[in-house]
Amino acid sequence: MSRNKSRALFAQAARCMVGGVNSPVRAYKAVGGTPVFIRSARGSGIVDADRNRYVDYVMSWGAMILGHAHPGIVRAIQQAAESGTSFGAPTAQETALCRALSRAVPSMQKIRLVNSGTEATMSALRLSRGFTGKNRIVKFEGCYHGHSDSLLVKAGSGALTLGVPDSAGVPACVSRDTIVCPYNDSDALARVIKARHKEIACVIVEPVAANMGLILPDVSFLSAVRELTARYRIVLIFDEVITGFRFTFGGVQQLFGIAPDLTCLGKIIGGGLPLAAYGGSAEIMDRLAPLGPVYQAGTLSGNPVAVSAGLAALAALEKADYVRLNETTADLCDGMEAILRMFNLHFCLNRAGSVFTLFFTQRPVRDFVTAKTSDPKAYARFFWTMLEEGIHLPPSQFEGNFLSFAHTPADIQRTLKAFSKAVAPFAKSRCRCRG
Ligand code: KE4
Repeated sequence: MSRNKSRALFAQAARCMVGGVNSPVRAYKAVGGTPVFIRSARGSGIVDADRNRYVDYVMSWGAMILGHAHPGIVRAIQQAAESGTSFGAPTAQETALCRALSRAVPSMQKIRLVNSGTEATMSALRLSRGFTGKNRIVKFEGCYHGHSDSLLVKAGSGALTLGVPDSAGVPACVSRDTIVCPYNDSDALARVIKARHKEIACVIVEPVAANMGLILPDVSFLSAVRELTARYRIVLIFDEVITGFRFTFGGVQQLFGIAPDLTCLGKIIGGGLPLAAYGGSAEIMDRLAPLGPVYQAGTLSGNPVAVSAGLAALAALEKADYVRLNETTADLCDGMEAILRMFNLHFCLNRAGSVFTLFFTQRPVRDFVTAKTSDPKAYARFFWTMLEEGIHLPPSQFEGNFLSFAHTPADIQRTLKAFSKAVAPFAKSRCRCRG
């Protein structure tokens, strides 16, 4: 495939945008080469500047579960924009969206709309500190909750991809209030909480981790986290920016039967526009300004165009067939596993619902340490062969691959054909992946 136009666009972009991108993981640092610049997308397909066509599994990092350019969402955006794009004043549509979110995620009795997952988690942390009067927070190694200072400690996603889980510029006086525990290790969490619960305001967790690549919680892990935080009056925050409306119409919390104190949502609920939310009980949320002393604000919070896209997305999702989406994903993952067996390759494929990650390690991946046994160079070779075969994957080993309701059996067949070509060389070289 020719990518001359992407190459030229990348060179031009690098002169005015840092690294030629507006979010680091897009720069392909982990896989090398020039990032494809996107011209358009529709359904499960994406087209680059050189008019190469791909089946997309980035799907805007999980946001586009209904597929790109969903007609209902596009119409809602067009109609909303004709009535004005931002008012800085309340609208009935915001109430409608928050009521819909509360119905879908009952633990979110009261909600505040913001513009990004980062804003949602950052605000949930401040609210937890304001509510409890305590300062320390607990996160899990490899989980990513956006780029606010307190959470850029042992972070996943782009921070992990670039090897900077602890970002420069975060003052020690901030990061020292962040306690990091291993994911899926409830004993480590119990030790920390029993020793320091008087200082700990909240525990924030991805209930299904997708920023080290996809990692499922052990059955007992999340219930232990809930039990410990409830016992010691610590706010439990479920970061459902990825998992919200991904596995079911609502939060993955409902599938686990665990109600956190606060939930953060993003990505899917905005239908591809900048919209996120955090919410929980009125007892906690009413500590927020203008009712309470915890301040948080935003010029474009509850933006009418983004809210209209979100309402259209939720309306479509409420009727969507999640069982079929998950079956389509299972067909793909079953096919990939059959191909790996055919080549006698034992890479670790983690899957859940409509998300999967192939780790280039032979060890089971259940936390940051085991995720890091993956071979990023092997992933890079795999990534480029898949791209050449018309399959657009995340340019990092430490991300999830996302399907949408628009992915078809033909997409699955095309992906499996490419997959067979992409993993074959590892059989010949008897990949010496670590782990
Ligand atoms: P944003 O600020 O990027 O909207 O959301 C931050 C965030 C919060 N919580 C979770 C669980 C997340 O996954 C994210 C953002 N996800 C990454 C990809 N894994 C965004 C992609 C990027 O950083 O370019």
